[in-house]
Amino acid sequence: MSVLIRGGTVVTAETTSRADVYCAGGTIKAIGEKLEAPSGARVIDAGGLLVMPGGIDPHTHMQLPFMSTVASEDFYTGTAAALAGGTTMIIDFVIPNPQQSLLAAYDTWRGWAEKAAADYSFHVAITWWSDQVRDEMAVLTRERGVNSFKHFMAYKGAIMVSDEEMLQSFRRCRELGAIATVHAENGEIVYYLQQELARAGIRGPEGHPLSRPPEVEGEAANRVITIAHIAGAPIYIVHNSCREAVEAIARARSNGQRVYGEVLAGHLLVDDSVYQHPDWAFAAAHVMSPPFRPKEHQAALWRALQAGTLQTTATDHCCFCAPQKAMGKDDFSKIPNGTGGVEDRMAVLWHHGVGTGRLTPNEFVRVTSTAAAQIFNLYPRKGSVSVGADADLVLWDPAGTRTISAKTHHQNVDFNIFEGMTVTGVPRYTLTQGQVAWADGKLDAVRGAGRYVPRPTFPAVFKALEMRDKAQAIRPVVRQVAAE
Ligand code: URQ
Ligand code: ZN
Ligand code: ZN
Repeated sequence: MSVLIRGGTVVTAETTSRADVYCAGGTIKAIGEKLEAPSGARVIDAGGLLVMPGGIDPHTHMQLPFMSTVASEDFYTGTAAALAGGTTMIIDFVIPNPQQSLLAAYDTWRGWAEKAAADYSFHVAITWWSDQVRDEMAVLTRERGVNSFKHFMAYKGAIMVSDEEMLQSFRRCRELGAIATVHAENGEIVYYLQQELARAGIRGPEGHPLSRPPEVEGEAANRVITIAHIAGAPIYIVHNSCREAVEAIARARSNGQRVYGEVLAGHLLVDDSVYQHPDWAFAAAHVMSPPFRPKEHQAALWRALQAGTLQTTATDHCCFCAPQKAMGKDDFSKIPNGTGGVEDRMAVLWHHGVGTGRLTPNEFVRVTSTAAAQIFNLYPRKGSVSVGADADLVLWDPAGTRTISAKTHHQNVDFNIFEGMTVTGVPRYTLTQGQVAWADGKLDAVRGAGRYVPRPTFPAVFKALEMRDKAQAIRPVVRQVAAE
């Protein structure tokens, strides 16, 4: 089936222009003024709508086995909800148990994701280190389309890795042309504070943020930036939640180090007052890591996004319903960590970003789609409106409104961290591979229609690193010769 999107305004990360867009066979075939509709084509009147690349959420955890339970959102319901919100691709995580084969875990997650309704890809977590891990990383990059490896500096006793293991892995990423991504919190301090708070009798969700204050994230961000510098490897720090982490990234980037940063829609808009709520379940529903922070950190995150210190937005969509959260009824450290948002990210960022003048529509496209596509080497197949790109598009109604609620959202979770928020700016249509999956409030997501999207390694980035290292190696010699 082919579709002619007529009369819209095409908004990319770079330009805004009036143009029709014709899609057929799952890709964009033509972009231009007054295109003719081939016979049989569906014509969508996009008058007054913005035609943008579908959102890419580079950080989700569908049906993640975690903290003795499994996230309630699966790959079908999660990608269907994403499509309802204008997001057309997710990058999820394969998280092997320590000592488990990365390839075996990869195969398990691939099996789970076959039911996805939209395209997906995977970061693979390094949760232990050995020659086997080193070797399997090569197979994953060369034969499975993986170009990013995740490292958790938190979750001691579970999936946390040491500095030494990160050095080994970052070096390996460098050799393979893959990017290392990192959850930056000092897991040792978190564990120590959790024990101390428990001894002091603080066992409710109000203890969660007390066990992982911003300094704990800032320290880890600075440390992992140094480790990446020593390893000579680029890194991508996920879910930066506080000023301290942003300052670490800004310092590194001003020194010419290749450090990328992500921010969650939740951390931009929700503050730590949620943990003081008298209703245990409400406070526990907000337990995620890093935790929601005092308001002043949100201003720092918005400034960093505007300044380009942070490049991407995500959700870390990792849902647990009330009975699951209640597993931590007597001990906050047992509350499964995670919150949702994959359906709401685009609208809340449009409302609070573009609607307030913080972001232009072009910058909105960059931080919700194009930057993630470029950093994870999916561009221009994804994250662009260009001939030959996948026909993953969102037709955005800048005047439309919606009040967000768990009662009406499509996410498979009984809570919404944006509950009651009325937003202006909503997706009118979402197309995945040129098929209309969301139209005027009606969801028509097809189970299993999503594809695994392999991501090649980054020759250009690593070539530049080599040139820089050579230049740096030469510099002392040049100085010495000049001095003689
Ligand atoms: O840490 C993560 O990113 C996963 C385990 C989701 N949970 C969370 O609290 N962020
Ligand atoms: Zn994390
Ligand atoms: Zn995560």
